[in-house]
Amino acid sequence: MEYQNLQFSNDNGFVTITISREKALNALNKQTMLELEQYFSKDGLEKIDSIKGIILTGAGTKAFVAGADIKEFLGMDTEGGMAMAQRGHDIFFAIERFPRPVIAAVNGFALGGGCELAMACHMRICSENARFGQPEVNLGIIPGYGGTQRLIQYIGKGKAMELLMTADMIKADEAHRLGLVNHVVAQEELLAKARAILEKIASKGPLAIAKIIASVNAYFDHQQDGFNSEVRSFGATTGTSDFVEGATAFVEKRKANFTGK
Ligand code: DAK
Repeated sequence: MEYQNLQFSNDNGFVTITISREKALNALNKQTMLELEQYFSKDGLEKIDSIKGIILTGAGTKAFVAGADIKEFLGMDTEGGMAMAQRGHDIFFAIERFPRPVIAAVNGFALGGGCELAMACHMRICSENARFGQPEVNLGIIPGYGGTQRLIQYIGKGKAMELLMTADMIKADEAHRLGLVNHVVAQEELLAKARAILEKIASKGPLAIAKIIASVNAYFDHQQDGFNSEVRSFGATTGTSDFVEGATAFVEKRKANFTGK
């Protein structure tokens, strides 16, 4: 596949991928999503032995990615929205599970799908002018590329609720304070800082690094499964004789006599 919106440079196995739609503040249109999918699910994996690490950034100095391309999702129905969200999840999971370190070098606005993309990377380094936010509610939708799940992982439930519901944008220093980004540096130092971290990681065993990525991700998979598991388990317990006995005993103000059935 020929890449149109992603530009690549490879310096001795350190790959920099630049999302290059500067006039649209690097908004993620369908073509860009297709190219991210192609690289992280196929081309990058095929060349994995020659890759030491990846820096993902946006063209220019104004935006990393200013969101999903709003102009493309006008008129989308429920079915189309679900299909697009599912596909977006799969693409961002491919980034999150990529067996080499992927650092988002956030060089400006990281909004909506852009913030979600940065959060799918293993780390985030940002420039001082970076701004983060999930402004989807301004458009009457919610984040569809994992934002409601990953933001909690980085900044905790209460603050995530606030940012998701208010659509407030936060500055680089607050993103750092909250734990959303690892480091804040001057714009001109951004790529060098990301590269320095990748070089340090590249001096370690690549199999161990791949396992670190898999193991850390597994913790959060477990969290998500935990909620699903809770739903199933709750349903299973409500169908038991013990639940009838427990609830009845409460109403009758007596001690329950459970039978394990
Ligand atoms: N999409 C398309 N074009 C965008 C864009 C976006 N998200 N953001 C900016 N642009 C375009 C602008 O339209 C403008 O294009 P022209 O008018 O020049 O043709 C150009 O980029 C420069 O933008 P501005 O002129 O607005 O620049 P300013 O410096 O004045 O403002 C800004 C910068 C970042 C504050 C502003 O551009 C802005 O508010 N942009 C929109 C931010 C935003 O709301 N982003 C979208 C968040 S919602 C889904 C899954 C995921 C999503 C949706 C659905 N499904 C599964 C269905 C995700 C949704 C989002 O990301």
